Amino acid sequence: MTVHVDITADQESDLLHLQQTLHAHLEHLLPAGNPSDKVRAAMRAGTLAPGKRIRPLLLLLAARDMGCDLRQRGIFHLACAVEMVHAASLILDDIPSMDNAQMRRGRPTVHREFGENVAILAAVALLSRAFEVIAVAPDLSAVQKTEAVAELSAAVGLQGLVQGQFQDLHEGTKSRSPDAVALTNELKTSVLFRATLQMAAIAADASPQVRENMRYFAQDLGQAFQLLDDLIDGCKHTGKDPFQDQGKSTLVKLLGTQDAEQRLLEHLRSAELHLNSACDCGVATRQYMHALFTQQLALCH
Ligand code: GRG
Repeated sequence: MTVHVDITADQESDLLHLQQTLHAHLEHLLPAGNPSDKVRAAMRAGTLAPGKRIRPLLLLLAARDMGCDLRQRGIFHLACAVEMVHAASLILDDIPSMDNAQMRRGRPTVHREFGENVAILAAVALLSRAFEVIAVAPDLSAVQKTEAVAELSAAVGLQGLVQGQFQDLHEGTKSRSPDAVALTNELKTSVLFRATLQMAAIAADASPQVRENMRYFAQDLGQAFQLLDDLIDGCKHTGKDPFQDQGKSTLVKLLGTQDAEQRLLEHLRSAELHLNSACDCGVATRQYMHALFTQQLALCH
């Protein structure tokens, strides 16, 4: 499979710097409290654990590519909010009544460390903190904040993660058509990328046309990313339980590895075209996307 992009030392240090700044903002927005406050500790453990930070990095890079100045602190609030929603979804995804996972981000899952009821409460509290963080974001107008909340809440709800997860849990072990699996993948994964990139566009005051192209970009990127996630299931160094998808009708199972990889490449190509239409100087976003896929696919080769 040929996704091969190396990033320069400058790009790598830019990403590292953004990652460190993100981590500092997350620490600040989720401060440590009294050691007896288990819910707070579980929120921090689920969020601050070393994830790849794909969604907040994409938000920052895309916003900057669209002309946003990252010295505006409000943009980091949006980035942290999307990571909190993502962390909440991972905590819930891992609990015994869902995927019953043991490891996440190279560490024991939150319910294993803190107990299931604390994990559920931490996920709920993270969700509500995410929206609070947007509400109090500095440097953003009331309209921008309202639009950001609308995008992010739509991504969580019945037309988003919740619906995708329901379909995955209740249909995932039955035989399904590739289209049905792709729809579940859209709800489980693309919708949060969509909210991420829409929030970037909102912060950058992008035109309706740019926002539409960003929506298509997110759709393809999400499909490619879910295919990647399925392809690396069982590979080393993912930080997650191996073979978590066993018994599930994923696109990799339905189409076979080769066709799934081909499909992934087609989504990546299409994603790139939409990104180019959205912003012709989307260099950093494009480089990051390719570098991410190159690095992750290398886990299985
Ligand atoms: C109420 C927020 C909320 C969710 C309820 C549990 C649930 C519904 C949805 C879970 C959806 C889910 C787990 C989708 C999988 C998305 C995915 C590919 C996750 C892996 O993302 P990475 O690789 O993980 O970016 P890291 O750990 O690097 O951040």
